[in-house]
Amino acid sequence: MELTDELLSAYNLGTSDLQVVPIRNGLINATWRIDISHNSYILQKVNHQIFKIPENIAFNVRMVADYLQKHHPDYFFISPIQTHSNEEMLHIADKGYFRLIPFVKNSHTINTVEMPQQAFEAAKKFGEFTRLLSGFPVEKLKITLPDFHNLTLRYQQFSEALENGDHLRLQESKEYIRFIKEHKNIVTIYENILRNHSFKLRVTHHDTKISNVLFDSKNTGLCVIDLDTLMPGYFISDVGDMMRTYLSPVNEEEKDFSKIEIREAYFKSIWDGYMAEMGNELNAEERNHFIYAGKFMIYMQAIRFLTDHLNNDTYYGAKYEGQNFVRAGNQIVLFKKLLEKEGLLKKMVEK
Ligand code: GN1
Ligand code: MG
Repeated sequence: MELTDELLSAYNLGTSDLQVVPIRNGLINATWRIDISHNSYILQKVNHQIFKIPENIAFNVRMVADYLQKHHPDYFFISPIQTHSNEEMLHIADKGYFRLIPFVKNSHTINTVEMPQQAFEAAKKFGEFTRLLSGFPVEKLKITLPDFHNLTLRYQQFSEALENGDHLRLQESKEYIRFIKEHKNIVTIYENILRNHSFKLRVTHHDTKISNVLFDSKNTGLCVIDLDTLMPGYFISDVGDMMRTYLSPVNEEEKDFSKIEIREAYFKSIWDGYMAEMGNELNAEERNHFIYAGKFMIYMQAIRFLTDHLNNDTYYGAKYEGQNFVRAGNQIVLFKKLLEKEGLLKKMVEK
């Protein structure tokens, strides 16, 4: 990454002693840590092929930051640094949209959940975030990614890929395709939720994987990060993605599917952490869908990876041939393992 003069001057960054360290983490945006003498920053380039109106992200973050500042001044929230012309994001023609965020000293992120405590802390942080914003006028948030967790549409895109996708890949994916079709009831339940007035639209993060929480050296959660997909949504999106990414000791990239597992203690930690904050917010109908949340997100992610594979990786890209096929297979195994343990997990939450 070459830091252009425009970028450096927009943020009044000097050039002496400057170091840029790429952070290879998310699948969508590009991220770097910038070290300048004693300060560090996080620089991100927003993928505007995907986030078509990046200004909407900046708008949402500003609204939420102002609300939290007013109503919960002690809450630790990281706002982007403004440019010298007081903008939340810097648009450089032909280069894209950038934002600069202060790096929180003595904080770190993790990529895999290795202790139940980490799952508890993360779930608590995401729960707290939604709870503190329960009085926020959620309808004012802009839609940064239309239909992001619209499972009906994801299924439709999958069906279209079955018609128009790559022929060879379609042949090779027969088993996965059959599996997705066989479990279409996950879509039906989602559609019932949309019609169910008990389900409340809340300020939803929509990307609650573990690397979106900052931890301190004692593994206490400090704050949530990556607010690109902050939008009105249902709690199943946030709880579901926690289940998708904290329950198994290996992530979606793992090719050895025998390593995929549902760790009950980690489920308990997600429940305890999230409910410690959201226990009084969720109504009975929502609580009853706590485990469904995991099925919803894992199934949707399997569909998204498989659809992208069939469409020749136009969304996620692929670092090696068949990467999205592997990811889809991985998520299908995770889904199956969750079904196997569903009864057990239900008993745990009924206690
Ligand atoms: C993408 O870029 P990242 O890792 O934050 C995707 C999520 C997926 C995730 C799977 C905007 O998130 O929905 O769950 O990959 N984000 C978008 O790893 O599509
Ligand atoms: Mg993200």
